[in-house]
Amino acid sequence: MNTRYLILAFSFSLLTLMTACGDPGLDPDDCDPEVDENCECTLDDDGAETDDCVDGLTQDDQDCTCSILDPDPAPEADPTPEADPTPEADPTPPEPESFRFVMVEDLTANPRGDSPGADIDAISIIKISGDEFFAANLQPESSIDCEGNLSCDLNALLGAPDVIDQESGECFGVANPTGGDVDGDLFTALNGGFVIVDFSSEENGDVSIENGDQIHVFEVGSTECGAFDDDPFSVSVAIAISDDVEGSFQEIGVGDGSNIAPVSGL
Ligand SMILES: [Ca+2]
Ligand SMILES: [Ca+2]
Ligand SMILES: [Ca+2]
Repeated sequence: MNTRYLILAFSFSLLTLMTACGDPGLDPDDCDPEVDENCECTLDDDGAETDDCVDGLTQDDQDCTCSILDPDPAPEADPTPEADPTPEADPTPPEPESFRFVMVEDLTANPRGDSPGADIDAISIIKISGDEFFAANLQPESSIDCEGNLSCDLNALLGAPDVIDQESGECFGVANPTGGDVDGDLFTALNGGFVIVDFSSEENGDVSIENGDQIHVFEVGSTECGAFDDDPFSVSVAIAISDDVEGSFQEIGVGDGSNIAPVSGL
């Protein structure tokens, strides 16, 4: 083998190698569009797609390049549907506060005698429907001076009247009494103080005080009985009882002979 042939062979190999390196047909991604649907070939010149690119050349000898397209990207996973936002708790509208308490306060200037001041047999609320409920509970804020007061039992004003007969107007069981047997245990003499009651009970249910209702204070006197003194008192209502009892009540009436105070302006 002569030297000249060796040089020639070497040169040829080098040329082949260089050509191979620059030959897009040898691209590792090279592929056949006839076989592989992901194979796409384009002309090197203008990037136009072609489908007859084989080993880097088209049938009419244009340089071309084939490569495998990225397989279809995995379909994007459905975005996890956002959980419905936790529905905001229905802002429960705050229960409108209800008036529940009635205060009857003695307005007698100088209470005296065995049953000093206003003499309360019972207190009721007459609803617009006509239903009447009698005071069921005493509030501990009630304040009565028992000194010299023979009718100091606060419980005597709870429940239905037992001094005053609502139908006959008799008091202590005597028609048009001119005295009769006054039973001091059946009513409460306020003696310049006040009582606070409400009307809700198992029997009455939940009783609130609303405009249009009436508060009836059964005060033992000429208005109810045709005998004895009518003694002055005020009627007030409240939503709640605060430390400042007087401040939390709203006056709705003054006992001035009717003893029934219409509720309005709440
Ligand atoms: Ca009295
Ligand atoms: Ca009574
Ligand atoms: Ca009286």
